[in-house]
Amino acid sequence: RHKQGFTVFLTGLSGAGKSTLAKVLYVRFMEMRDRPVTLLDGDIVRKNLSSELSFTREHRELNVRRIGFVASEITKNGGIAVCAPIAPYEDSRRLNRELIEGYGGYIEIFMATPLTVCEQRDRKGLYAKARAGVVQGVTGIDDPYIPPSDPELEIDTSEMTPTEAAQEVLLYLEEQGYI
Ligand code: GGZ
Repeated sequence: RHKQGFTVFLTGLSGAGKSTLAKVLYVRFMEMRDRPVTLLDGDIVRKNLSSELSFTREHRELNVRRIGFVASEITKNGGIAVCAPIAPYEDSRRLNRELIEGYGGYIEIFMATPLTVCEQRDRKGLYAKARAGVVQGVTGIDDPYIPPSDPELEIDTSEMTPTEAAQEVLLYLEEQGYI
């Protein structure tokens, strides 16, 4: 059977568990050895593809569209793309969905971990800096995050381990016939 490509698009606040889940999924997909797998994590993209961009609404949407374009090419060619940007706006998420669904599967996963939990984790000290007023325009503090209106899955990592979260995603993909 010739399998179609697909994109798993994780969206949510900094510290919601996007990168951790993306990496677990990446390893699982690699182990399947049937399609090329590409990880498009927020910080990797920011460093290599969007280094000139800031965190204004315009630049965030542009960043997210770039990720969507790369994912669409991967999906078109029968690969698996795992994307993990914050992607706070519905516009760019919707455009990505429309683009990618023309080529294969698009699975949007809302990482619904509450801000209080993300803030407690604060691995990079971003929230502390935002609260102190040292950094402005931080998503969830003084910059918006618009939750997806109709995601394929919703995952709250304050209630489960990364392995459990990955299992939930893999089960969904299996049910839908993607894997
Ligand atoms: C949000 C910021 C900001 C501001 C720097 N707001 O936890 P991190 O550190 O590694 O992930 C965050 C990353 C977000 O980049 P994205 O490309 O995913 O965002 S978007 O989809 O909105 O384009 C965070 C860091 O960059 N960071 N400043 N002001 N996150």
